[in-house]
Amino acid sequence: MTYLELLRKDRLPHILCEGCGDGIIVNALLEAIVELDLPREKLVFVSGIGCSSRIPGYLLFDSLHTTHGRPIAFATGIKLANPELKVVVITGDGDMASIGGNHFLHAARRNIDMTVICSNNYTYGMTGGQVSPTTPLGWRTTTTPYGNAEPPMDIAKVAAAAGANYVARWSTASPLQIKESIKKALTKEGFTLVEVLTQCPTALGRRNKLRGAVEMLRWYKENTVALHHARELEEKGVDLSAKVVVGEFVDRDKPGLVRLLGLVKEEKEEEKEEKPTPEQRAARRKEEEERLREARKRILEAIAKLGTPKIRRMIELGMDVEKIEKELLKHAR
Ligand SMILES: Cc1ncc(C[n+]2csc(CCOP(=O)(O)OP(=O)(O)O)c2C)c(N)n1
Ligand code: SF4
Ligand SMILES: [Mg+2]
Repeated sequence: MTYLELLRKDRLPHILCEGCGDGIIVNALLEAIVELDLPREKLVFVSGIGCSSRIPGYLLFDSLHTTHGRPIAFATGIKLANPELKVVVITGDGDMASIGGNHFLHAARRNIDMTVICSNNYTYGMTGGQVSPTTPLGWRTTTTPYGNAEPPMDIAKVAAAAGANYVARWSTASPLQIKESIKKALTKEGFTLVEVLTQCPTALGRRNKLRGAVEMLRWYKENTVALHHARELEEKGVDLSAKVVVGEFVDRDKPGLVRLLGLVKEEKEEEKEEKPTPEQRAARRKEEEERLREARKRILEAIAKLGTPKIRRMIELGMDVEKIEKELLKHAR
């Protein structure tokens, strides 16, 4: 399985703007899935409404594009109905922290088993750049033309305080860390959150003298401080109120809600032993592909015997199956 095999190429070109940080999130997410070799049929993506919430539409997985602010509620239903699925929510700061704030808070408190990837671009990107609960103090948006006067919400800290099992925050200037955190989040029980500070040059950057993706990425590099470093600086009395701390904030192993409700199918020892390794899974996939190729060959040979000379010729030339099918249907009529 490769990164490109997980993209719905038929949905391209995508709707995201040039330089949008959501591309970096897609990249990190798909690389994490490839490296973990997760079976496609076990993953479900759920999103709300927003630019970031369009991401699952480009991924070759089962997905639900739901309503604004409600992806966590839908994800809860999916997980409880089928606890064997790995449920991944892709959401934005508006979707998750504003209209979806209560769902977020209670999902973290309940430690319900799902991975939430929040694309925090500090604004309502899709609707043109209004202030959001995470917009930094003083930043200009369409609804705060003189600068935001409201103190922002710290999504990672809220999730940590509410009870999540895993909470990490990185910016799009650290794609490798995003990938590693997504891998960890996907393999842990309970509520896991990866918050990604990401650039929206179109609706936010240009209103704040950050004209393009490069300027915004530079801003993240200059204004984020790694957690361990932040602790050292704070001990020395350095004021970090103007900086954003990034890193892994929580990594614990409390039982998730699915386990508390008794919905976890405990693996028996003999089943554990039977679980295929990634190499065995790849070999089985190869065998299956070979079996399908053989079956297709046999079907085409049978069609060649029944069909007209034109159909036989089309098969010999290895023409597109859909064209052969059309000709066959014409012949059948
Ligand atoms: C119930 C409801 N209210 C408002 C909207 C309008 N709306 C669509 S997307 C959006 C904000 C999206 O912001 P965010 O979740 O941060 O995603 P982004 O576009 O920034 O990635 C809003 C307010 C809506 N679609 N539905
Ligand atoms: S408006 Fe912003 S968040 Fe939306 S696609 Fe464009 S750059 Fe990305
Ligand atoms: Mg946003």
